[in-house]
Amino acid sequence: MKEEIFLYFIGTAGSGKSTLTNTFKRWMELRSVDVVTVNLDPGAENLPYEPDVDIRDWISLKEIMDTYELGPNGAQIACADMIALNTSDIKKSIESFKTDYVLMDTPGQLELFVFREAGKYIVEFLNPQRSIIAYLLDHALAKTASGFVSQQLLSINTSFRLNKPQINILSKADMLSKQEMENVQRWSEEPEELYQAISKEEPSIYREMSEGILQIIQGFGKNTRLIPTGKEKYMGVEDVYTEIQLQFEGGEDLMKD
Ligand SMILES: Nc1nc2c(ncn2[C@@H]2O[C@H](COP(=O)(O)OP(=O)(O)O)[C@@H](O)[C@H]2O)c(=O)[nH]1
Ligand SMILES: [Mg+2]
Repeated sequence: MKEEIFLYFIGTAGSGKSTLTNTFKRWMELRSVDVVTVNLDPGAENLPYEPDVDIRDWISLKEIMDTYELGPNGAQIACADMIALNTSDIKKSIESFKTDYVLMDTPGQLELFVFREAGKYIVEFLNPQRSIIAYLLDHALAKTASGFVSQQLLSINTSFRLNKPQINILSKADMLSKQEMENVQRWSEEPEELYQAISKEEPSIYREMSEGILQIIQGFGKNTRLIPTGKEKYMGVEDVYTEIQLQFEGGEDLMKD
C-alpha cells in the first residue's frame, strides 16, 4: 500500500505558502508524481489552485464569525482549534486519493498552526513518521541581517514546536537583487558572516539582541542550507523535492518517467 509523504508549507502571512503549494502541485503533475493538495485555511479567498481536500467544506470563517459574534482574528483562533476536531474526516478524505504526496497549505498566520496545540495534533494524527516541514522565510523580512536572524528564530521555533524534519526555503527569491540574494545565501551558510553583518548595523538594543539570538541559533546547529524558490519557471522546486526524497526515500525517486 502507498504511504503518503505530508509536506507542510509554513511561514508568516503572505510569505507565499499557497503560491508554492500551487507551484509544487503543477511541477509534480508535469512529472507524473501523484499529488493531492489540502487547504487548511478556513478563511482562504482566491486560492491559486483548486484544493482536493478543503477545510472550508467543514468550517467556514464567516459562519464562525456570525455564530459566535467574533471578529476575524478571534474567529481564526476558534477555527484553528476546530480544525483539529475534523482531522479524522480530513484523514479519510486524503486516504481516499491513495497518493504519494500530500501538500498541506496551512492557515495564513503562522502562529495559528505553529503555536496552538491543534497544529501539532494534526501533524501527529495524520502521519507522525512521514511528515516534513517546508518553512518559508519571507524574502522581504530576511534581506537585512537582523531581519534574517528574526526569521531564523521563527524557523527554529517551528522546528521546536513540531519536531519534524524541516527544509528552510527563501520564498519569492525572484524579488531579491543579485546582491541581496548572495548576502542571504552567505548568511545562511556562514554564521560568522552573519555575525559580521549584524555588527555593522546601527548600534541599538535590537542589534544587541540579534547578536545574543544568533549565539542561541548557532548553539542549535541550525545553520542549514536555504533553498531559494520563486513562482516563475518552478525556481527551486526540484531542489526542495530532492531534499524530501533524501529524507524519506534515501534518494530513490518516485517519478515514473
Ligand atoms: N514575485 C513573487 N511573488 C510571489 C511569490 N509567491 C507568492 N507571491 C505573491 O505574494 C502574495 C502572497 O502569496 P500567498 O501564496 O497568498 O501567501 P500565503 O499567505 O503565505 O499563502 C501573493 O500576491 C502572491 O502572488 C513568488 O515566488 N514570487
Ligand atoms: Mg495562503
